[in-house]
This record gives sequence, C-alpha cells and structure tokens, in this order.
Amino acid sequence: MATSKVLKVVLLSGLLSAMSSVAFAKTCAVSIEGNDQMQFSKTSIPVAADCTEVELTLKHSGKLPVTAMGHNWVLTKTADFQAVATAGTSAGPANNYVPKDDARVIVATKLVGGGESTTIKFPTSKLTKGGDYTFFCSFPGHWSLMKGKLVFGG
Ligand SMILES: [Cu+2]
Repeated sequence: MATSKVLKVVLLSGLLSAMSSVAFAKTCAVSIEGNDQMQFSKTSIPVAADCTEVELTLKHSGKLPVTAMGHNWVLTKTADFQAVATAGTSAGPANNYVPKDDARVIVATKLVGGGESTTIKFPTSKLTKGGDYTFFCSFPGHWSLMKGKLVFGG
C-alpha cells in the first residue's frame, strides 16, 4: 500500500519534470570561427531571450598549431574583460590562458589549434537579459583583436 503510493508520487514527479523540460528548455546553437590571421568570424553573437542553454562551437579554420596561434572563447562581463584577459596571460598555457577558479569567467572553452574545434554548453541562467558581455580569445596578444559582444535577449 505505502509502496504503491510512493511509486505514484515518483512517477508523477517524473512526468511533471519531463513535461516542464519539453515546455521550457531550449538549447540554442551558435558557432564562431577563429583563423590564422588572429580574427574571429563574428563581432557579435545574439542569443534569443527564450534560450535556456547555449551550445557554442568554436572552430579554428586555420592551419597553425595551438602553441603558435591557439584560440579559445572566453565570456565575461565587459567590465571584467580586460582584467580577466591579463590574468589569463599570467595563468599560462597549462591553464589554457584562463585564470583558474575565477568567478568573473562565465564560461571558457579549451584552446584549439588549426583544423580543430570544440563545443561547450552553458545555461543562460548565468546571464542577465540586456547585460553587457564580451567574448574574447585569451591567448596572449589576441584579445585586443579577437573580441566581440554577446547579446542575450537584446
Ligand atoms: Cu586566439
């Protein structure tokens, strides 16, 4: 008797969570390329207001190795961007040029070299609609050129 009641509750809550994920979850895929000329293919990445998750793919369309022309994709508030980029240089290649355990880093991919790509997912709950966010490559010397704005729900 008690067991079947528990079972019903478990089944019902499972059904409800399945329904809510169907109704509300929306993964939005975005992609960007980096090349051997130290350039990103985009200076702005729009993310629609109803996206609950972003699936970002960074592709290195060049040929140079990661040690010479590595690219990553790091997202911070625009106000934090320069300080995090500088800290990333200090963090060095062993940390993908991203400061470790730094709360200012919203999300960061690994470094990729020519011909490689990487995909990362992050929830938009980490973002505020209309907030000012900058994405950049934190490889030393790249972030003055390789940067742009991520616009969530703008
Ligand atoms: Cu780069």
